[in-house]
Amino acid sequence: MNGLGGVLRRGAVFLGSKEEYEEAQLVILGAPLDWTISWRPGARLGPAHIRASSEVLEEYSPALDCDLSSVPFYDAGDLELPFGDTAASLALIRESVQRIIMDGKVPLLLGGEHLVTYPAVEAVRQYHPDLAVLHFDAHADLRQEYMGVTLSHATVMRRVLELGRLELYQFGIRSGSEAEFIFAPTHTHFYPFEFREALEKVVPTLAGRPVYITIDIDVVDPAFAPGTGTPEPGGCTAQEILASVYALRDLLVVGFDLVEVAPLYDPSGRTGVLAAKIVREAILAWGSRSQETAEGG
Ligand SMILES: [Mn+2]
Repeated sequence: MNGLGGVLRRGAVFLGSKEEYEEAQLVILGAPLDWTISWRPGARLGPAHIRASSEVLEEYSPALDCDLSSVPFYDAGDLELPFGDTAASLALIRESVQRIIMDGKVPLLLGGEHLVTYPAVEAVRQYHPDLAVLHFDAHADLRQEYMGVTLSHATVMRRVLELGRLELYQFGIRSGSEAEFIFAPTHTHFYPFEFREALEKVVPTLAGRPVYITIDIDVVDPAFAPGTGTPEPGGCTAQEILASVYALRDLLVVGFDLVEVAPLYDPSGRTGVLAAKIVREAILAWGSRSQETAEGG
């Protein structure tokens, strides 16, 4: 049994996961929620797909010159969420992320739909009130409500903003309502359509500040990542999203999630492998850094 409490299913684990929760500095947690998906459901199967896809990868990353064997991380498996009960599911995710943080570890969530970011940020923000949230997505997710529902994957960043105090940075956005595109520039650090140049400007301003990073796989063009519920043509390449992770390497990342991978629409498996590679690079980028910090006192 791991130290997380709650009900977890732990089958196949992510490539290179250590055996013990206690020794980990970074914890992978599957949050297989997809109750509020607006078009094609199936993101609840995302965590298992990402884990299975990780098997094709090497543990060594040439780009980061680092190996998973040198980073103590633990894949805790998937939370058992009460199907259809959004409020109870979000509470379970929030409590589990809280527990990971209280144990001095960095949470790394696998979605699930994007709504899982809300309870995760809620938990992280309690410990890091000056948090900056970096959001990579095709969609702004800033609606006040979607079809009368306020807790939805289409409203999640609006709910995150309402938590207060934190600053939200949005990259790669290329879809939303006119109201969202009017709201965004005055309420978020809004960088639609691109992020390479934006990151060059933003990253230096975030040095030393706690950062939560959320990546919706649909920020990547459907040509590279078709396996998602609401694909949006015109996104970045696989190489560009990986380059973004590398650009964020030196930041103080206190939480991370990768969401909206839906394997039913991924017959070639390329979305799963890209997602697994993003996760591997995230583990190496921030796991090895937290190790340096710990060793450096
Ligand atoms: Mn999206």
